[in-house]
Amino acid sequence: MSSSSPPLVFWSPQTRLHDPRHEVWVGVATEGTEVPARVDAILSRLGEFPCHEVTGGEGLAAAGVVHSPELLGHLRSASEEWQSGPYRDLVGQERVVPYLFPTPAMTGRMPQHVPTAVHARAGAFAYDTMTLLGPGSWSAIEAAADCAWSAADAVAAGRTRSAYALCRPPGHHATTAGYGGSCYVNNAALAAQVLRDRGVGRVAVIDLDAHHGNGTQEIFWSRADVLYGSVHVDPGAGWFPHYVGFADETGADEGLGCTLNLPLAEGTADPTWLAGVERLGEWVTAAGCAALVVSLGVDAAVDDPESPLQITTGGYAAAGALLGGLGLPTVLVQEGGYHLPTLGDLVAAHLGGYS
Ligand code: SP5
Ligand code: ZN
Repeated sequence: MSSSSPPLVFWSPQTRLHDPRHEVWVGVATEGTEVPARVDAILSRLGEFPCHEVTGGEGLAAAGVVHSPELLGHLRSASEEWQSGPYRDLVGQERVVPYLFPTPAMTGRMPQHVPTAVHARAGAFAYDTMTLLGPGSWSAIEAAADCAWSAADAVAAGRTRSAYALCRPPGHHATTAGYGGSCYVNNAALAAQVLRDRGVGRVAVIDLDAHHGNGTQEIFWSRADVLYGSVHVDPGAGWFPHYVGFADETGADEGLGCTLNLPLAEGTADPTWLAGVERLGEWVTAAGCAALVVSLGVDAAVDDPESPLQITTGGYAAAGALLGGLGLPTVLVQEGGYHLPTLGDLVAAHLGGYS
């Protein structure tokens, strides 16, 4: 191992099997943006890095440390159950979509039963209508978790200073017990947990996705051993995840001060975004972190259809140089990024900073 080695890339062809087809947004089944072609758009530009095809691993066992068994059970079985139900004849719709949500608005202080119908049960785990499950979804979710586990394993074992997991579907919106925002299992949280379990000291998850990683923040909210820091478009300006991701959220209990959110105005360009990334880097150093997990969403890019941030390929390269320059063992995990023509270049530009 040398500090000048490029990141090892971990990917799996199984991650192409998740085909949600649609995102039901404000009541309309829109074309999905988190599409299988994202895998090849990224992979086709990673030729300069050593690539490993992942065929197994302990991803699910590691996912079980950061998620509830009920969530994982639902993700594993819901699609199969839906396919064997009446939905094809009933509505001609073959993807698992929640129908109602047992929030306090519905259940108040009353005890709550487990519904019989899978279309009702989905709302106990899915917190939005955009994150559909189909026949190949579980295989892809499992493969993505194995990619994250393999990258964390390589770094924990000292085989490389940095590794990148080409995870699809992405993960940073998945909470302990819920899925949403095109995310099912939190691959970045899983990677951070693997590093901790392998004896690494304090770990920081730094989230560059255009959207706040509410799932990662929730998982580590009251822990001091894993920090969460993020630059993202201000949810207060009307952006997903809307309810969380504000600057006044700093963690609780043991984890008080271990969350740092830097929400940015719509239209924010490289200089302000990079100042935020630099501030997160200084925070990680000041906290004495021994390793880094980067939630590498590239949807903050200027051409991306899902965010109003205006970050260039050079901006993502500079962010890679800043975070890579911290000199920490680093696991990078793919999150969002939806503009297929520039997706691979954005990822490659960022990974170049860790060589
Ligand atoms: C991982 C990640 O980047 N998830 C993004 C979740 C935010 N999605 C919000 C979608 C808002 C509606 N956009 C219109 C899409 C039409 N298909
Ligand atoms: Zn995003």
